[in-house]
Amino acid sequence: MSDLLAEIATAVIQGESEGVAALTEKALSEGLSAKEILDRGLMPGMDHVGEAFKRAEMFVPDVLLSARVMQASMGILKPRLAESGAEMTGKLVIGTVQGDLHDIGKNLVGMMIEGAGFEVFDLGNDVSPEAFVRAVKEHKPDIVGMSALLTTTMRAMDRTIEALKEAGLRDQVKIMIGGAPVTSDFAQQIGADAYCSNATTAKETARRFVGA
Ligand code: B1M
Repeated sequence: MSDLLAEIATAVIQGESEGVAALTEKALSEGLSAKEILDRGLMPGMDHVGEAFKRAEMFVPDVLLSARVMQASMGILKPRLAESGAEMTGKLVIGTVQGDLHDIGKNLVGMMIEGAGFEVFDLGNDVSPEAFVRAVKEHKPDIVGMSALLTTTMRAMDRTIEALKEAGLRDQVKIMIGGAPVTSDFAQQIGADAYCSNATTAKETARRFVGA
């Protein structure tokens, strides 16, 4: 790995957003492609963060800082990735379901999956089933991710799956769900394809879904 790519990976791991934009620009000006910076700088950094989070060696605030570094660099890389037509790992539409305002876990999941090279369309929180359907029509994702933190909003997950079925879109996407009150039994019951207990598992599941 070039020194610059190693520095970018380290910035992600250490959550140092200051300077990562300059490092990214420097790597581009030295002839590295946006895809190389993503694949060999940001992604290894985020992989490390994911593993450390899984082992409880890093915690939510650390991961949020790493996510911010990733976002700062991706802000520069995204237009270039789009221009070059570089193949992304896959596409994810993600949101916190209707009636639910909790978005910290959903943001972590989105960032972790973006760190794995996916194009992520984050619909935010309080996302209605209709808004999920519109986003699936517009972005044609491989995966739809739903998050719920309240026992009262979990049911919006099955309403969303029903809405996708009614729109004839259910079979075109894999559906993963998560959030504190959600369980794998519930996922099975409502016909989701996977339940993920944390952001690292969500990333691994997303990769598995697209065969990456
Ligand atoms: Co709220 N809240 N909250 N809250 N809040 C909980 C969830 C609660 C457990 C607290 C409690 O009573 N002990 C409780 C829910 C009880 C229940 O239904 N079982 C609760 C309640 C009751 C409420 C209100 C109703 C309170 C009120 O107003 N009376 C209200 C509801 C508002 C609404 O949504 N309509 C409310 C409001 C809020 C705040 C706005 C103040 C704030 C949210 C801020 C924000 O998100 N921007 C908030 C917070 C911060 C919490 C707690 C303290 C922390 C949640 C969190 O961010 N955890 C929470 C108590 C707790 O969990 N200790 C609580 C950290 C986050 C990283 O974890 O979200 O679990 P988590 O995400 C994990 C995994 O679950 C998984 O990966 C993530 C990373 O590893 N995951 C996925 C999550 N989504 C996934 C999706 C996937 C895959 C994995 O695939 C797509």
